[in-house]
Amino acid sequence: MSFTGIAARMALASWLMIGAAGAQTVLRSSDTHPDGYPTVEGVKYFGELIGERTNGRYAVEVYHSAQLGEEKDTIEQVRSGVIELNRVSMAPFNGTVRETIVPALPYIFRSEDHMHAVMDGPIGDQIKAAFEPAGLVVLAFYDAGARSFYNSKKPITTVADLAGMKFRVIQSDIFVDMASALGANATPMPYGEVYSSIETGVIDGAENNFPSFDTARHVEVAKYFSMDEHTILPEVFVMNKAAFDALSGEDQEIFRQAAADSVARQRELWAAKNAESRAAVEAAGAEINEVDKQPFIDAMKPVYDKHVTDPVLQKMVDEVQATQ
Ligand code: GTR
Repeated sequence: MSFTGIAARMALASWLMIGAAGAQTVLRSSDTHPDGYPTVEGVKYFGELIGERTNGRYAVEVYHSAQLGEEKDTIEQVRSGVIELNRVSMAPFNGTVRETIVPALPYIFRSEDHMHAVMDGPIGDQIKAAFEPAGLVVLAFYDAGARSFYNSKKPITTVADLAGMKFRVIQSDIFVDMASALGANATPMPYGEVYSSIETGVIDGAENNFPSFDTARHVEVAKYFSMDEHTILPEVFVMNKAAFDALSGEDQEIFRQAAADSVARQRELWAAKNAESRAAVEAAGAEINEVDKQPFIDAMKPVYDKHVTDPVLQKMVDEVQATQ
């Protein structure tokens, strides 16, 4: 569908909602994942809560399955106000919102619990505040587990196994440099191009979590999943800042609380989906192997040296490392 077609459909959807429920504002949100994926369900739950708590004055329509485009495009849409909401990874913000570099650094988090402790605390607040100059209000951070390499050729058990292999990485220079530091070649490309690029041999593999590997069916073209778990990067759920600022103070509080409530729901759904997807990919023939992570961790110094370039970021890194 053309962009004009989508815009027309969205305008029609808003109009129908107004007709059905009186003065209702429908907020549009994008997600690259299919319906039922934990991020899509987290945002839908947020929509239910704001509906209930504003007596139906607000509703959310989630355009899942990349209906509005790939993440880089939908980030532009939410920044410019074409859509009001968006759920994306933080990696594509690494070049524009400097503080997002910190959670994207390889092996910065020791575990998902460590990531939660950091993102639910002052560092999380500092990262949220850094989105505002980019025209965005962060409503929530959602879970995305750990990202690992998978490929069509062989199990990766040592750093040396990655030498010369070609991987798609998420669109961030940190991920390009992370792969290079391990001796691999990295190509950043949109998520929707990964399947065919592996299938046609343009790349050997990619890196992601089990639910993405499963739902995007990458398992069909790359069966070796090696658990190096290089990043535990949370997702971000954002709102166009002008749209948020236009809400009454009371509604802003309702939105913030609903988003916070949706985090608990999304984390539960995530844990369940992660286990379900791991079982599903194994049933589909994936070969999953553990990795001795220490040599991978040791190889990351050049990535930190290159990207942690100023005292603000260095202080954040130190604080993350000191967080229990
Ligand atoms: C997924 C993430 C998506 C998208 C994708 C990617 O884990 O949930 O938002 O960023 O990775 O690799 O492009």
